[in-house]
This record gives sequence, structure tokens and C-alpha cells, in this order.
Amino acid sequence: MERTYLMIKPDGVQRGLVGEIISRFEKKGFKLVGMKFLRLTREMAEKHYAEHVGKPFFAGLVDYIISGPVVAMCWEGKEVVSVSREMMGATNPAKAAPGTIRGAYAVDIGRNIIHGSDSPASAERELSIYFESAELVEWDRTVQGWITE
Ligand code: YYY
Ligand code: MG
Repeated sequence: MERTYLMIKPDGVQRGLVGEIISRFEKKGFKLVGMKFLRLTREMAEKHYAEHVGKPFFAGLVDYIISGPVVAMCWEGKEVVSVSREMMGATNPAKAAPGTIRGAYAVDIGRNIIHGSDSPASAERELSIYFESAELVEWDRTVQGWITE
């Protein structure tokens, strides 16, 4: 089953949106398999956002992502990488559809409250930054048969 890395950013935590955001993924039918509350080191942040090194927003992005605690999560489910990106909405909240997480709760591209891996390969790379494989829990959900055929 596909896995992705989702992270509630410092603004999402500060604004009290943790429960609301987790609830959306739970209700959708995805399965939580790993979760940590932590504050990123600058080194972790630079590794996480390595693809953006050199871009004009990079320094501000790193300062923001280390500015407070985040919720780091691994979620599992059918096409979870692309579907969770759809649920998050566009990178710029001003362009995100109103029903999406960014569309509903954010207005600024530099404060867009949630991160989600953009491909299964990115998910694997990002998960390895935050979790040991033993920290990703294998468990059976009794409702699974009501979520997928
Ligand atoms: O994957 P996603 O978070 O939707 O966007 P990315 O293009 O990977 O950029 C990562 C992060 O950087 C984005 O969530 C906000 C920030 N950012 C920015 O502040 N200004 C930009 N012009 C582009 C991205
Ligand atoms: Mg990205």
C-alpha cells in the first residue's frame, strides 16, 4: 500500500489546526502509520527542502519551518500521495480551491500550513528523514473492508 509524508507546519500547530487536519485524512479513509511532534533542526529543514536550495524563498522557508514545532506523519492508503496533495490544495493558498486544506485555512504561500510529498519517490526520501522504519507501525484496521474493495 502506498505511503506519503505529511507534515503540519509551525503555523498549522500555532493556529490550533492539528486536530482538524488529521481529522480530514482519517475521515477520507487513509491510515495513520507514524506520527511525531518535533521541532526541526536547521540541518533537517535544509535536507527536507534540498530541491529548493538557491531559490529566492529558500532562506525564509527554512527559517519558517524551524520556527516552532511541527507534526510529522506517515499516512498509508490507495493513491495517498496524489490524493492527499489534492486534499491540501495548490501551493499558493490564494489559488487553492476553497474546500481544500490550504484553500480553507490559509492565505499566504509562505504560511501554507501543510506539507505533502509530491511523488512516491519523494515520500520515501522524506519519510527517511523523520522516521526509522520500525517507527512506522503495521496495524490492521477493522473497517478497511468498508474503505477499499
Ligand atoms: O510541494 P509544495 O509545498 O506545494 O510546494 P513546493 O513548490 O515544493 O515549495 C515548497 C514550499 O516553499 C511551499 O509549500 C511554500 C514555499 N514557497 C514559497 O514560499 N514561495 C514560492 N514561490 C514557492 C514555494
Ligand atoms: Mg514540494
